Amino acid sequence: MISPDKHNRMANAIRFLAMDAVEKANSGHPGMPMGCADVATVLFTRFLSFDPKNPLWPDRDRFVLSAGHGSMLLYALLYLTGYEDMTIEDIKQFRQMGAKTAGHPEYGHASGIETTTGPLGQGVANAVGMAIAEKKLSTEFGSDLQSHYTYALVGDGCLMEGISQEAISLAGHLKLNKLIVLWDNNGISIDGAISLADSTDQHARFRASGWNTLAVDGHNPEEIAAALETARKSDKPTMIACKTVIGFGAPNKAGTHKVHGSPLGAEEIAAARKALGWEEEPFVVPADVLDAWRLAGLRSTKTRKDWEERLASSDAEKRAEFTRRFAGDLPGSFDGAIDAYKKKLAETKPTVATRKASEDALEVINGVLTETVGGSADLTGSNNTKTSQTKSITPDDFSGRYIHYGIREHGMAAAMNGIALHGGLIPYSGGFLIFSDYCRPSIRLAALMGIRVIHVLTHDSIGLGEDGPTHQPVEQMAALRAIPNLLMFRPADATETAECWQVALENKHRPSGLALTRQNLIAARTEYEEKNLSAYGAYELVSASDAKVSIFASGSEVEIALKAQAALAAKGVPARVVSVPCFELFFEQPEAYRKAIIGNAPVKIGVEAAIRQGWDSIIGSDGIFIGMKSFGASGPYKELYQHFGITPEAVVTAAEAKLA
Ligand SMILES: Cc1ncc(C[n+]2csc(CCOP(=O)(O)OP(=O)(O)O)c2C)c(N)n1
Repeated sequence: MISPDKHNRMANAIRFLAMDAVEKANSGHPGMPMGCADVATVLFTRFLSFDPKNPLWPDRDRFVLSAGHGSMLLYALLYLTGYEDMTIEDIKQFRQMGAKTAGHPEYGHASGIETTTGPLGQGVANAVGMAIAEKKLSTEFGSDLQSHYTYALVGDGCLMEGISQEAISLAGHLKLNKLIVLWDNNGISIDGAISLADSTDQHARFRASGWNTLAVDGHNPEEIAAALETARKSDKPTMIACKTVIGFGAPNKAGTHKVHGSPLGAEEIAAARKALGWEEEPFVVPADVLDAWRLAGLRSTKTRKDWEERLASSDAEKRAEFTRRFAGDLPGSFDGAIDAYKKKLAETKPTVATRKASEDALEVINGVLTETVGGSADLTGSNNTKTSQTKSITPDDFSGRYIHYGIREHGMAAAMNGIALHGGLIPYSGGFLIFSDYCRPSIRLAALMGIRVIHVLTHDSIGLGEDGPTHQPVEQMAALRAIPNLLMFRPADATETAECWQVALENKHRPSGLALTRQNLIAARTEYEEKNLSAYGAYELVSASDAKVSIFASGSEVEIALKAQAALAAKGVPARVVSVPCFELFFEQPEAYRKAIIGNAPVKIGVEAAIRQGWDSIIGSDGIFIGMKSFGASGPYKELYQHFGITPEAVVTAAEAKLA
């Protein structure tokens, strides 16, 4: 039992570490950690099940600091509770180059940082994904191996962002009763009082979305503890509104926006030291307080050991599967299954839309990988993401492997990040490529974090036809290719689709997107090739000695390139075709390979039913690009290709004109 006085001193340790670190860096956000110190102290000393000596213990509770600007709160907690890779030196290096204690919490910088936060609203949506993963894995492996809570600390900003509504309504619908959101209800954001911009009844909003709601004085430890006790027993997710004072302890600035994102200044910090009775020098935590925190860090050791015993004594097959899946390794049978499938495709040479080819590949993949969890943002029949193995997950039955995310692209992508971060599962989604714009911030964070989420993005060009320009991606491929560390695939046929899926799944530390067609495509690859050619990013599909023309194309336009090549050959113009399923992988190849693939034909032509941006790196600024220069139009797709001049004839004419 922690006495009220000890609680206060433990919370004050967080406050002063935050104040002093922000002051030293001359940059950062002291207000939130100071305001939330009591809530965090109660959570970490009495409830959170975690083990700083085993930070990746799969059944630990997850804690997400959704209000990522309050990063010093998390860093202080990690240091105080005894995470070995968070020292007082790291705290002193807050916000400096190369420091683990970056401006906002960054996944992978130090253990105990469960996700990268800072873009408001993302964290709470990640937490929803983590809670989904827990419920799913608990159903699959049993509560003796998976049974933990997920806590998210959110600010007013997180709740104002639209993504939070998508996340909250999904969590309420799925009855994620082990998800507990602590709202830092301090009534302040950067511009001043929240009332300047918002008058939402947050409790009413959460209740309308299927949540349980509670309210406490966020500076009263017993009230906070009682609410957490109640929340943990709920059959719904719970939101606890914690009324706090931003910058609590700063005598003149507390309760105002002045403490949100600026150093308090030496004078105010000295006044806070006086007001809170804290005599220590900056970055010094009194021994009795540090001891109490370190003891709190040891609280769950026995729980973790008991869990390890349960794992050790569980059925050998189940244990091996659980361990493999949390290591993120694919089963040994995976490559063989893809290979056999590629052999079959080489024989059948199907003419098929790549969205359907993706479904067929997934049928093989989901048969050998138990960890994939599919889904779609209400476009299941269009995205072809559901296979015979993936029964729907419902609020009362998580034995399925398919999530109906509803029309919530952004929430879906952020929840997928949470699922991947949780471990044990590989999430893949379904959506239209055009609406990648709706989930771009979460895709970007997946790339920044280096996590394996896979987005199936169908209806990838004017080839979708009649739905028209609102639905026809033009700039989305270029925009997605612009995100570092994201693998954007645009396969040309069923074989490439299978290969792209293989690469996406094998990349543990990168997210992927697969841009897939609605319209049928002929088989570009007609021979079985053991090597995964798509893994090179670009490869020669048709060669020609002394080629005068090199035609580079991706996805559906490979068919156009092949037809143009044949027409040129018939006219005695030697031409080659290079399929480019993935820019990023191609640019990562050794220079010699890139040079050989780009070749030295005098005419280089890129064909893609999208904008030119990015293609110059392959065709050169003097290359010819056959693609889109404007938005699309509504009409049958073959007419659209004619209308926009993306045809084999256009390629031939352009090549001949340049050669003349
Ligand atoms: C998506 C997004 N928009 C804007 C910001 C910039 N920003 C950081 S904190 C903040 C205000 C947040 O207010 P609140 O959640 O109440 O935090 P508090 O003032 O209580 O610390 C803003 C606008 C951001 N980090 N993310």
